[in-house]
Order: sequence, then structure tokens, then C-alpha cells
Amino acid sequence: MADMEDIRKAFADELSSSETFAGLQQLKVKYLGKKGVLTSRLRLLSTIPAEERPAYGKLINDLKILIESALEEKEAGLKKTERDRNFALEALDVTLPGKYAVPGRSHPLSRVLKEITDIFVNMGFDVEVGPEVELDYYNFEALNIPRDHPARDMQDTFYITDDVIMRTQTSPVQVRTMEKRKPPLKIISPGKVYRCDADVTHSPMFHQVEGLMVDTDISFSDLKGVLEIFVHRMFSKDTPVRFRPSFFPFTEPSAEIDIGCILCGGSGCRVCKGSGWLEVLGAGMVHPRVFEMAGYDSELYTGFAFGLGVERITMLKYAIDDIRLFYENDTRFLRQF
Ligand code: 2NM
Repeated sequence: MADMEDIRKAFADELSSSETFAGLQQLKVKYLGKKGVLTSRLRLLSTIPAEERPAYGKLINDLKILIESALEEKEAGLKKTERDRNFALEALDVTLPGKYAVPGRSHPLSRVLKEITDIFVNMGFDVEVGPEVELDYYNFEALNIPRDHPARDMQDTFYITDDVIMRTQTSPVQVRTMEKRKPPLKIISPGKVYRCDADVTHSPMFHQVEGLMVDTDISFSDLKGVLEIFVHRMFSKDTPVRFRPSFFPFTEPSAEIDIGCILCGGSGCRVCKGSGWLEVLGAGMVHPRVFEMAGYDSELYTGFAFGLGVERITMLKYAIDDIRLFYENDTRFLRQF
């Protein structure tokens, strides 16, 4: 009987140092299992005098019940500890600020290019594109630009080989289009162009939109009407427009188109250099030699062409004073549009 008390003490010690479910399982097997401490004691009952058996049996049974409930209690405690730890790990602080994904937006040049394209597409122009690495023939020769023209200088043009260059304008696309399509033709060609030049208003790569309209009776009035509509839709309905005589090798006559300064309203400022006018487009009636080289009969067809710089229009429209801001991808600049 004294033995029972030793067993209880041994169990209590082992239980208090057992902190895992596996440890509890081992204790259960050790004390209550088929070959466990208590089970073997029960088997010994038959070897003791019959009158002592009930009392000894009761002692074993009471200890068995005590061990069972102690194990259950400890297991419940372990479960609670584990659950509390998991709750703490999974805790969600609903008062924390949310994580924002800053939405993307189009680049100001992309937006203005789309506005320009939409205006001409609404007037019935098709969009044509072509290579940025271009033959000297399409970029200069076919546009009536003479061999000694300053634009052909190595200083101004990126040469790949003697007769392959980075295009300096998108007009080669117009020539390529004339070679594959017959009039009537109404096209614009937007895209990247390259010139060896860099300062606050010039970038070695920039964007242009050039336009061309050809048919049997296209006149300078058509050019004026189309470009006036463009200016009024691009800027505002009451923007003044003026056509000034100019010169380009590929057009005759040629003109430069100014709009009333949108920054000072025409009174004169730093941007319009006091003149009250801003130059926004170059244009003219396509030179007969350009038509002939492209395979169009210059006796039958007439047409006008024009060109504009997307960066320049965007800088004027949003009063941006440094062209490099467009290419730096600084979101403090880009998120303002
Ligand atoms: C300009 C100004 C004037 C132009 C001419 C042609 C072509 F191919 F038809 F001859 N395309 N673009 C042109 C005319 C471009 O840019 C300032």
C-alpha cells in the first residue's frame, strides 16, 4: 500500500515536467497502458490475501482515476496554451491603415499624342507608321532635301551607315505610303524621330506627327481649314491662328503656323519672347518633285502636308519649361497629369 503513494508521487513529478502532447501520451502508456504500472499492480491482486484485496483494489482504482483526470486536465491546459499562441500569431489589427496600390496613368506625351491623333482620325485621316531606322533615300532624297542641306550634316543626323540613318522626321512614312497607295490619301504618321541635339527644349529622341492629304483638287484653303480646326480642337475655339510664309524643300509654298500665346493671351511674355505668338506647326503644298519621285502624277494631283512636335505642343499646353522632365520618369512630375 505504501507503494501506491510512491507511484502517485513519481507520476506527479513526471507530469509537472511534461509540456508536450507526446510527453503526456508517453505518461499515459507508462501508467495506464496494457503493460503499465497500474495494470501490473491490478494483476498482482490475485497474489494477496482475499480479505486485503478490496481495499488494495480500491487504492489502485482511485489512483487510476486520479492519473486519468490529471492527464486530461494537463492536456486541456496544453491545448489552451497552443490556441492562445496561435490566436496571438494570427491576430489582425483592423485599425492599421490600408495598403494602397498607386494606380498607373498615361504619360503626358501619350495623352497629348492620343488627343492629336483623335482630332485627325475624326476628320477622316488614317494612321500610318514606318521604320525608325530609315534609308537616307526616304528621309532626305525622296523629300527633295539636297545633298548639301544642313539637315544631312553628320552633326545633326545619327548615321548608321552612309545610307542608313535614324529618321529625323516621320515624312519618310508618307513617301512609303504614297508608294503603296493611290490617291485620294488622308494620312497622319505619328512616331519617334532622332536628331543630334540636346538642351532644355531639344531631345535627341522626340515625337512628331506629320500629315498628308492628296487628291485631284486639294488647295491651300484645305490646308488652312484642316489646321485651323486642329488648333481650335487642340487648344480652344477662340485661339487666334496665323499663317506665315516659310520654306521647306518638300513643300511649295510653305508656311509656319502660329497661335496666339496661350500663356499671356497675346500681350507678350517670356515663352513667346514678347511676340504674343507661338509657332506650333510647319506646313505647305507638297512639292511636285516629291510626288513624281513617289510615282504620283504631279499634273493630276495636289496635296498639302504638315508636321508638328508632340513635346513642343505638350510643353506649351501645360507650361513645362524643360523637355527632360518627360523622360526622367519622376512620379512627382508624372502624377500631375
Ligand atoms: C513639315 C512641314 C511641311 C511634310 C511633307 C511631307 C511629304 F512627305 F508629304 F512630303 N510630309 N510632311 C511636311 C511639310 C512636314 O514638318 C514641319
